[in-house]
Amino acid sequence: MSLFRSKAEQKLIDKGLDPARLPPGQYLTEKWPVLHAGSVPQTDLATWDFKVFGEVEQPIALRYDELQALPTTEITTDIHCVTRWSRFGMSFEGVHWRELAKLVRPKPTACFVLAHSEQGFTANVPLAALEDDNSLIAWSADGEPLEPDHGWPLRLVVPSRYFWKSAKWLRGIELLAADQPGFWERYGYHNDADYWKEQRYSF
Ligand SMILES: Nc1nc2c(c(=O)[nH]1)N[C@H]1C(S)=C(S)[C@@H](COP(=O)(O)O)O[C@H]1N2
Ligand SMILES: [Mo]
Repeated sequence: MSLFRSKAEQKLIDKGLDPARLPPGQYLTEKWPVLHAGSVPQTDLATWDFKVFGEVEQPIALRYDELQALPTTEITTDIHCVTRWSRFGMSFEGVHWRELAKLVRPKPTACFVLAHSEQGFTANVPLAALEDDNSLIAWSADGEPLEPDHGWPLRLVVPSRYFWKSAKWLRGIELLAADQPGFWERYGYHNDADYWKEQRYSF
């Protein structure tokens, strides 16, 4: 280990946290910042649904109560935003992809995911990233229903990537045979978004 520590590293050590937990170029925040393009959409659960479609045997559309009736999972994870803040030990509750996969039965051709949100926002990840034990289709965070700012009624949580992949106001999961860039990826954000490799931008 280097004799010289960055301010960010020293702050973690002072708090009794392992600095190795913080990816390169990130700093720790205690708050949960709000970041998105556009406005917070108005949601009426009476007309809301969540669709899983594309390379699947059985496309589905679920109401909120149907989704929440599926077996639920809780995860605890660190989150890392490309704008350099990281937040440690967040818990999320929701449904894991495996429960939806049982219903839709992905075709062997399904290798990529395009998450679809309100107002046309999209985010892409390999299907393997959604299959991670730590990924979740979440409706609550730190024991409370998501705030509208943070994606209520539903958001994606893919903790293995920079947080822009974690689409808020999620309305659908499309399975694809070929990868398709999402909203931020088309603006030049890195397609893979691995924060350990600092894959922030593609240029
Ligand atoms: N629908 C939607 N989801 C989105 C975004 C967005 O613009 N629209 N921005 C992403 C970005 S860039 C980040 S950093 C995270 C921020 O989530 P938070 O506001 O809950 O911290 O949401 C992601 N999900
Ligand atoms: Mo972001």
